[in-house]
Amino acid sequence: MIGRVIKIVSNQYTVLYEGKRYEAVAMGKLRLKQSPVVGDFVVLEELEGKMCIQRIEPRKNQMIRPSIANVDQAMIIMSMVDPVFSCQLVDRLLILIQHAGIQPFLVITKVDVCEMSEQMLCWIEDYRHSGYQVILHKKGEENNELKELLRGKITVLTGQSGAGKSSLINTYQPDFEIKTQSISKALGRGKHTTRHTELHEVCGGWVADTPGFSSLDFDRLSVQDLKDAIKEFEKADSCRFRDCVHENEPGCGVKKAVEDGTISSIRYQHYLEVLHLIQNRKEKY
Ligand SMILES: Nc1nc2c(ncn2[C@@H]2O[C@H](COP(=O)(O)OP(=O)(O)O)[C@@H](O)[C@H]2O)c(=O)[nH]1
Ligand SMILES: [Mg+2]
Ligand SMILES: [Zn+2]
Repeated sequence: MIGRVIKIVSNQYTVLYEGKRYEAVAMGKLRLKQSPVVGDFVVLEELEGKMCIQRIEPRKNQMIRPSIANVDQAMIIMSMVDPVFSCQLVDRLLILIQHAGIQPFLVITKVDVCEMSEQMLCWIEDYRHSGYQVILHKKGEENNELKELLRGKITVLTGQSGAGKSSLINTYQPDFEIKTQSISKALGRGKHTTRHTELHEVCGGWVADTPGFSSLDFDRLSVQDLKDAIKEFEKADSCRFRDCVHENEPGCGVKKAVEDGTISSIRYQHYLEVLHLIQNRKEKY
Protein backbone atom coordinates (compact mmCIF):
# COMPACT_ATOMS: atom_id res chain seq x y z
CA MET A 1 0.00 0.00 0.00
CA ILE A 2 1.48 3.32 -1.01
CA GLY A 3 -0.41 6.27 0.41
CA ARG A 4 0.22 9.96 0.95
CA VAL A 5 0.75 11.68 4.28
CA ILE A 6 -1.71 14.56 4.54
CA LYS A 7 -1.49 15.42 8.22
CA ILE A 8 0.97 15.04 11.07
CA VAL A 9 0.29 15.72 14.73
CA SER A 10 3.31 14.79 16.82
CA ASN A 11 3.86 11.08 16.04
CA GLN A 12 0.46 10.46 14.53
CA TYR A 13 0.31 10.39 10.75
CA THR A 14 -2.83 10.59 8.64
CA VAL A 15 -2.26 8.77 5.37
CA LEU A 16 -4.58 8.90 2.40
CA TYR A 17 -4.83 5.66 0.45
CA GLU A 18 -7.34 5.27 -2.38
CA GLY A 19 -9.51 8.05 -1.03
CA LYS A 20 -9.58 6.73 2.55
CA ARG A 21 -7.78 8.12 5.59
CA TYR A 22 -5.69 5.86 7.79
CA GLU A 23 -4.09 6.76 11.10
CA ALA A 24 -0.57 5.42 11.18
CA VAL A 25 2.65 5.45 13.16
CA ALA A 26 6.17 5.50 11.77
CA MET A 27 8.47 2.57 12.43
CA GLY A 28 11.22 3.42 14.90
CA LYS A 29 13.98 2.60 12.43
CA LEU A 30 12.43 5.12 10.06
CA ARG A 31 12.23 7.92 12.56
CA LEU A 32 15.94 7.57 13.27
CA LYS A 33 16.99 8.35 9.70
CA GLN A 34 14.35 10.52 8.17
CA SER A 35 10.88 11.24 9.43
CA PRO A 36 7.97 11.30 7.04
CA VAL A 37 6.63 14.79 6.32
CA VAL A 38 3.33 15.94 4.91
CA GLY A 39 3.15 15.22 1.18
CA ASP A 40 5.33 12.11 1.40
CA PHE A 41 4.34 8.95 -0.40
CA VAL A 42 4.82 6.17 2.12
CA VAL A 43 4.58 2.40 2.19
CA LEU A 44 1.98 1.31 4.74
CA GLU A 45 1.75 -2.08 6.34
CA GLU A 46 -0.61 -3.46 8.95
CA LEU A 47 1.23 -4.87 11.96
CA GLU A 48 -0.70 -6.32 14.90
CA GLY A 49 -3.77 -4.34 13.95
CA LYS A 50 -1.85 -1.08 13.67
CA MET A 51 -1.01 0.79 10.48
CA CYS A 52 2.72 1.37 10.21
CA ILE A 53 4.76 3.46 7.83
CA GLN A 54 7.57 1.23 6.62
CA ARG A 55 9.30 3.34 4.04
CA ILE A 56 9.30 6.78 2.42
CA GLU A 57 9.35 6.96 -1.37
CA PRO A 58 11.96 9.27 -2.92
CA ARG A 59 10.94 12.95 -2.82
CA LYS A 60 10.85 15.17 -5.87
CA ASN A 61 11.40 18.26 -3.71
CA GLN A 62 11.13 19.32 -0.10
CA MET A 63 10.27 22.57 1.60
CA ILE A 64 11.57 23.30 5.07
CA ARG A 65 9.13 25.88 6.37
CA PRO A 66 6.47 24.53 6.30
CA SER A 67 7.85 21.04 6.08
CA ILE A 68 6.21 19.50 3.00
CA ALA A 69 7.52 17.11 0.38
CA ASN A 70 6.54 16.69 -3.26
CA VAL A 71 5.02 20.14 -3.64
CA ASP A 72 3.69 20.56 -7.17
CA GLN A 73 3.15 24.28 -7.25
CA ALA A 74 3.13 27.54 -5.33
CA MET A 75 0.31 30.03 -5.67
CA ILE A 76 1.53 33.58 -5.21
CA ILE A 77 -1.42 35.63 -4.01
CA MET A 78 -0.97 39.37 -4.42
CA SER A 79 -3.59 42.05 -4.28
CA MET A 80 -3.84 44.74 -6.93
CA VAL A 81 -4.40 47.30 -4.16
CA ASP A 82 -4.43 47.39 -0.37
CA PRO A 83 -1.64 46.33 -0.06
CA VAL A 84 -0.53 47.67 -3.41
CA PHE A 85 0.86 45.21 -5.95
CA SER A 86 4.62 44.81 -5.75
CA CYS A 87 6.34 43.45 -8.82
CA GLN A 88 9.61 43.32 -6.88
CA LEU A 89 8.05 41.15 -4.20
CA VAL A 90 6.54 38.79 -6.78
CA ASP A 91 9.88 38.45 -8.57
CA ARG A 92 11.71 37.71 -5.32
CA LEU A 93 9.17 35.03 -4.52
CA LEU A 94 9.55 33.58 -8.01
CA ILE A 95 13.27 33.19 -7.36
CA LEU A 96 12.78 31.39 -4.05
CA ILE A 97 9.99 29.17 -5.38
CA GLN A 98 11.88 28.15 -8.48
CA HIS A 99 15.02 27.57 -6.44
CA ALA A 100 12.99 25.06 -4.41
CA GLY A 101 12.10 23.23 -7.62
CA ILE A 102 8.45 24.25 -7.45
CA GLN A 103 6.27 25.60 -10.25
CA PRO A 104 4.82 29.04 -9.45
CA PHE A 105 1.71 30.83 -10.66
CA LEU A 106 0.21 34.18 -9.77
CA VAL A 107 -3.24 35.14 -8.53
CA ILE A 108 -4.04 38.84 -8.38
CA THR A 109 -6.85 39.61 -5.96
CA LYS A 110 -9.04 42.67 -5.39
CA VAL A 111 -9.31 43.45 -9.10
CA ASP A 112 -12.93 44.40 -8.33
CA VAL A 113 -11.91 47.29 -6.07
CA CYS A 114 -11.04 49.83 -8.76
CA GLU A 115 -10.15 50.10 -12.40
CA MET A 116 -6.90 48.50 -13.41
CA SER A 117 -4.06 50.92 -14.07
CA GLU A 118 -2.00 50.91 -17.28
CA GLN A 119 0.98 49.92 -15.16
CA MET A 120 -0.86 46.90 -13.73
CA LEU A 121 -1.94 45.79 -17.22
CA CYS A 122 1.69 46.03 -18.36
CA TRP A 123 2.89 43.94 -15.45
CA ILE A 124 0.30 41.24 -16.10
CA GLU A 125 1.18 41.17 -19.79
CA ASP A 126 4.86 40.98 -18.87
CA TYR A 127 4.34 37.97 -16.54
CA ARG A 128 2.30 36.18 -19.18
CA HIS A 129 4.94 36.90 -21.79
CA SER A 130 7.52 35.40 -19.42
CA GLY A 131 5.44 32.23 -19.34
CA TYR A 132 3.74 32.61 -15.96
CA GLN A 133 0.07 31.88 -15.54
CA VAL A 134 -1.78 34.88 -14.09
CA ILE A 135 -5.28 34.57 -12.67
CA LEU A 136 -7.42 37.56 -11.74
CA HIS A 137 -9.65 37.11 -8.71
CA LYS A 138 -12.77 39.03 -7.78
CA LYS A 139 -14.12 38.68 -4.28
CA GLY A 140 -16.48 35.72 -3.93
CA GLU A 141 -16.23 34.72 -7.57
CA GLU A 142 -15.14 31.19 -8.51
CA ASN A 143 -12.63 30.85 -11.29
CA ASN A 144 -12.56 27.74 -13.48
CA GLU A 145 -8.95 28.23 -14.50
CA LEU A 146 -7.91 28.19 -10.84
CA LYS A 147 -10.05 25.13 -10.08
CA GLU A 148 -8.34 23.28 -12.91
CA LEU A 149 -4.92 24.27 -11.62
CA LEU A 150 -5.60 22.99 -8.11
CA ARG A 151 -7.02 19.61 -9.11
CA GLY A 152 -4.81 16.65 -8.20
CA LYS A 153 -1.89 18.79 -7.07
CA ILE A 154 -0.22 19.85 -3.83
CA THR A 155 -0.24 23.63 -3.65
CA VAL A 156 1.52 25.92 -1.22
CA LEU A 157 0.27 29.47 -0.78
CA THR A 158 2.36 32.54 -0.38
CA GLY A 159 1.68 36.26 -0.27
CA GLN A 160 1.59 39.33 1.90
CA SER A 161 -0.76 39.45 4.81
CA GLY A 162 -3.99 41.11 3.76
CA ALA A 163 -3.59 40.05 0.13
CA GLY A 164 -6.67 37.85 0.37
CA LYS A 165 -5.34 34.32 0.84
CA SER A 166 -8.00 33.30 3.35
CA SER A 167 -10.80 34.92 1.35
CA LEU A 168 -9.66 33.27 -1.86
CA ILE A 169 -9.47 29.73 -0.51
CA ASN A 170 -12.68 30.23 1.44
CA THR A 171 -14.46 30.90 -1.85
CA TYR A 172 -13.84 27.24 -2.71
CA GLN A 173 -13.62 25.63 0.72
CA PRO A 174 -15.48 27.54 3.44
CA ASP A 175 -13.95 25.55 6.35
CA PHE A 176 -10.41 26.27 5.36
CA GLU A 177 -8.33 28.14 7.88
CA ILE A 178 -4.93 29.51 7.01
CA LYS A 179 -2.45 29.76 9.82
CA THR A 180 -1.01 33.22 9.97
CA GLN A 181 2.47 33.16 8.56
CA SER A 182 2.77 35.61 5.70
CA ILE A 183 5.48 37.72 4.25
CA SER A 184 5.90 40.75 6.44
CA LYS A 185 4.89 43.93 4.70
CA ALA A 186 8.36 45.33 4.24
CA LEU A 187 10.59 42.98 2.28
CA GLY A 188 12.00 41.82 5.56
CA ARG A 189 11.77 38.76 7.67
CA GLY A 190 8.58 36.93 8.49
CA LYS A 191 7.66 35.15 11.63
CA HIS A 192 9.23 31.77 12.13
CA THR A 193 6.50 29.77 13.73
CA THR A 194 6.72 26.00 13.65
CA ARG A 195 3.54 24.04 14.01
CA HIS A 196 2.01 21.01 12.54
CA THR A 197 1.10 21.22 8.89
CA GLU A 198 -1.88 19.78 7.17
CA LEU A 199 -3.01 19.44 3.58
CA HIS A 200 -6.67 20.25 2.94
CA GLU A 201 -8.71 19.15 0.00
CA VAL A 202 -9.64 22.11 -2.17
CA CYS A 203 -11.10 21.66 -5.68
CA GLY A 204 -9.85 18.08 -5.88
CA GLY A 205 -6.31 19.02 -4.92
CA TRP A 206 -4.37 19.54 -1.72
CA VAL A 207 -3.56 22.93 -0.27
CA ALA A 208 -1.21 23.47 2.69
CA ASP A 209 -2.71 25.42 5.56
CA THR A 210 0.60 27.08 6.34
CA PRO A 211 1.90 29.66 3.87
CA GLY A 212 5.42 29.17 2.56
CA PHE A 213 8.31 31.42 1.52
CA SER A 214 7.42 33.81 4.29
CA SER A 215 10.93 34.97 5.08
CA LEU A 216 12.26 36.14 1.67
CA ASP A 217 15.58 34.80 2.73
CA PHE A 218 18.42 34.86 0.21
CA ASP A 219 21.07 33.98 2.80
CA ARG A 220 21.57 30.45 1.58
CA LEU A 221 21.49 31.29 -2.12
CA SER A 222 24.73 31.36 -4.09
CA VAL A 223 25.10 33.39 -7.28
CA GLN A 224 24.88 30.13 -9.23
CA ASP A 225 21.66 29.18 -7.37
CA LEU A 226 20.24 32.58 -8.26
CA LYS A 227 21.12 32.24 -11.95
CA ASP A 228 19.59 28.76 -12.02
CA ALA A 229 16.42 30.01 -10.33
CA ILE A 230 15.58 32.50 -13.09
CA LYS A 231 13.72 30.23 -15.46
CA GLU A 232 13.55 32.93 -18.09
CA PHE A 233 17.32 32.92 -18.56
CA GLU A 234 16.94 29.56 -20.28
CA LYS A 235 15.57 31.48 -23.25
CA ALA A 236 18.92 33.24 -23.75
CA ASP A 237 21.83 32.11 -25.91
CA SER A 238 24.77 30.91 -23.89
CA CYS A 239 27.22 33.49 -22.61
CA ARG A 240 30.87 33.71 -23.64
CA PHE A 241 31.98 33.09 -20.05
CA ARG A 242 30.68 30.16 -18.09
CA ASP A 243 30.62 32.13 -14.83
CA CYS A 244 28.97 35.16 -16.45
CA VAL A 245 26.71 36.97 -13.95
CA HIS A 246 24.98 38.76 -16.83
CA GLU A 247 25.91 42.23 -15.69
CA ASN A 248 28.97 43.79 -17.39
CA GLU A 249 30.52 40.85 -19.22
CA PRO A 250 31.03 40.93 -22.99
CA GLY A 251 29.26 38.29 -25.05
CA CYS A 252 26.43 37.90 -22.53
CA GLY A 253 23.44 36.03 -23.97
CA VAL A 254 21.12 37.19 -21.19
CA LYS A 255 21.81 40.90 -21.76
CA LYS A 256 21.28 40.39 -25.47
CA ALA A 257 17.95 38.67 -24.79
CA VAL A 258 16.90 41.53 -22.51
CA GLU A 259 17.78 44.05 -25.21
CA ASP A 260 15.75 42.28 -27.88
CA GLY A 261 12.78 41.78 -25.54
CA THR A 262 13.01 37.97 -25.24
CA ILE A 263 13.65 38.32 -21.51
CA SER A 264 11.66 40.76 -19.38
CA SER A 265 13.74 43.79 -18.45
CA ILE A 266 11.73 44.09 -15.22
CA ARG A 267 12.64 40.55 -14.18
CA TYR A 268 16.26 41.25 -15.20
CA GLN A 269 16.40 44.39 -13.02
CA HIS A 270 15.04 42.42 -10.07
CA TYR A 271 17.62 39.72 -10.74
CA LEU A 272 20.40 42.34 -10.56
CA GLU A 273 19.06 43.63 -7.22
CA VAL A 274 19.17 40.16 -5.69
CA LEU A 275 22.57 39.50 -7.28
CA HIS A 276 23.91 42.59 -5.50
CA LEU A 277 22.35 41.48 -2.22
CA ILE A 278 24.18 38.17 -2.52
CA GLN A 279 27.46 39.76 -3.63
CA ASN A 280 27.40 42.32 -0.80
CA ARG A 281 26.67 39.59 1.71
CA LYS A 282 29.73 37.69 0.46
CA GLU A 283 31.95 40.74 0.95
CA LYS A 284 30.71 41.23 4.48
CA TYR A 285 31.91 37.86 5.74
N1 LIG B 1 -12.89 43.74 -2.69
C1 LIG B 1 -12.15 42.67 -2.43
N2 LIG B 1 -11.72 42.47 -1.18
C2 LIG B 1 -10.97 41.38 -0.92
C3 LIG B 1 -10.61 40.44 -1.93
N3 LIG B 1 -9.85 39.47 -1.37
C4 LIG B 1 -9.73 39.79 -0.07
N4 LIG B 1 -10.41 40.93 0.23
C5 LIG B 1 -10.49 41.60 1.55
O1 LIG B 1 -9.16 41.88 1.98
C6 LIG B 1 -9.01 41.70 3.40
C7 LIG B 1 -7.87 40.73 3.70
O2 LIG B 1 -8.20 39.45 3.20
P1 LIG B 1 -7.69 38.09 3.85
O3 LIG B 1 -8.29 36.98 3.06
O4 LIG B 1 -7.89 38.08 5.30
O5 LIG B 1 -6.13 38.19 3.53
P2 LIG B 1 -4.92 37.23 4.01
O6 LIG B 1 -4.24 37.95 5.12
O7 LIG B 1 -4.03 37.12 2.82
O8 LIG B 1 -5.49 35.92 4.40
C8 LIG B 1 -10.37 41.22 3.88
O9 LIG B 1 -11.06 42.33 4.41
C9 LIG B 1 -11.06 40.71 2.62
O10 LIG B 1 -12.44 40.81 2.70
C10 LIG B 1 -11.08 40.69 -3.27
O11 LIG B 1 -10.80 39.95 -4.23
N5 LIG B 1 -11.84 41.83 -3.45
MG1 LIG C 1 -5.49 35.01 6.32
ZN1 LIG D 1 25.68 36.39 -19.25
